[in-house]
Amino acid sequence: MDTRYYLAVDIGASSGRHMLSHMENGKMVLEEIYRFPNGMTEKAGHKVWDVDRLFEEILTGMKKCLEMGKIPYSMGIDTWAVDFVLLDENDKMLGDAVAYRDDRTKDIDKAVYQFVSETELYTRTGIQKQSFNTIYQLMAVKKQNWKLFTNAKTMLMIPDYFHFLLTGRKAQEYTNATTTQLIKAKTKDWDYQLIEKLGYPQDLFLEIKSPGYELGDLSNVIQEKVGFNCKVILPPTHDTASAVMAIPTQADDALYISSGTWSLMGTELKEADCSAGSRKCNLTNEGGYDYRFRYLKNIMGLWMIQSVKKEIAQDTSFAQICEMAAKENIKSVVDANADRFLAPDNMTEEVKKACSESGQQIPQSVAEVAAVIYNSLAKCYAGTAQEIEELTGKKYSHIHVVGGGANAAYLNELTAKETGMTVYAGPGEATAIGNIASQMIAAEELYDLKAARQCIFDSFEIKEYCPD
Ligand code: LFR
Repeated sequence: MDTRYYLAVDIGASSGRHMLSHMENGKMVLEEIYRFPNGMTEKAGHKVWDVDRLFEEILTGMKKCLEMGKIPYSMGIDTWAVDFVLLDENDKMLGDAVAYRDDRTKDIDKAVYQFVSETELYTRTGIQKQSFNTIYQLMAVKKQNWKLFTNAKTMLMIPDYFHFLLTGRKAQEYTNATTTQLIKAKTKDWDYQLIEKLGYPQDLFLEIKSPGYELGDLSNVIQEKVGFNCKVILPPTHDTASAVMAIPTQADDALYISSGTWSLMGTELKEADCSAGSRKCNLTNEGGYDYRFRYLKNIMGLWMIQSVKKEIAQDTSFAQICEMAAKENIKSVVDANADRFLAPDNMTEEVKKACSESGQQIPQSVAEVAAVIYNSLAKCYAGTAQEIEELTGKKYSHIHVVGGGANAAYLNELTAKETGMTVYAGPGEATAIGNIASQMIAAEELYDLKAARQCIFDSFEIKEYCPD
């Protein structure tokens, strides 16, 4: 068989990348062929994603495949979750793709709870409360932009929208759909009763498709633009679901942190845990590959460091920031999960303010601010690990850290120290790897999830950090 190439387009809140992969002697080979920046822009008083530019970037990266003579057999796109576009009757985008950190959902929870209580919502969906979940964003549209709301005929999550632009076919992928908080944990399908209660039109929501579903070929227009055709296979389109696929373990119940803009810490469950205990700890049950629930918690994550870098250390790399922080011994910590860090005007100042308010040493330099953030994250991981142990009744001896944050050596050291667990860090490109693994399984180049995880373990470097 000729070498088969698979293309993962993985778009995060701060950058996107095209990763091409193939199998060589039973190992996955990964090559980054294109990278582009992402970020929110301000438009008409809102924080929005420039989806038109992102789609152009997707095409530019695809053209690289042709230039390199490595035409992919299939491709798939994953992005962050919860955000969406609304399409009109002619499948044209209505309004903007408003970003989840925009404050249009401020106090909107109350409007949702008029129709369904918070407890009932959790019992039905198993999804943790985040003010930015799609359910609240849709309520914001309904209350703030009635005309747009009534003109909307289809809702597509961001990756589904890009897949639609590539193929002309609309589908709703399961893992990302669960982050809307409109999917019933039991049936793994839209909760139409809930949707009706909220007054959302039922036909906005398309049939759910599982990762691995073959959406179709590139449309003729796109084939002309990029110079080739390939299949579009739905990966777990929620980036975190792709990352969790790539945890290099054979255990069914490993503890992991998918570390990037957010730190998503959790384990996998066969059945969702929608109990009051889970709800109180704000643990979520997001849909995963093979219907393995991602029982996890959102922790603010490297967004805090990304923001500080943008504000006061643009010319310093993340690796340098991490090294500099390791040399500091400031002990101040902040609550990394406090809402104040979701979208502050200035992260550096917000961290300083939080330290000052709690009577702790106020960090001054970039290194000190970063040290406070890393320490705070590690503390938060330790608290979350304990909650998960209590809720699952299990004891964990180690944690897998995957994603870009796996390269932050100092953070890994602190995590091992604070949790008392061994940290296995890597692979750093877990999201793209999971995306590709799902395509390889669909193409029968890998047998199943277990085989994929074994192959990932064999193919990529994993570093060990011991608690002492
Ligand atoms: C990580 C992530 C998280 C989700 C947040 C917002 O990139 O997808 O899983 O909670 O972004 O969509």
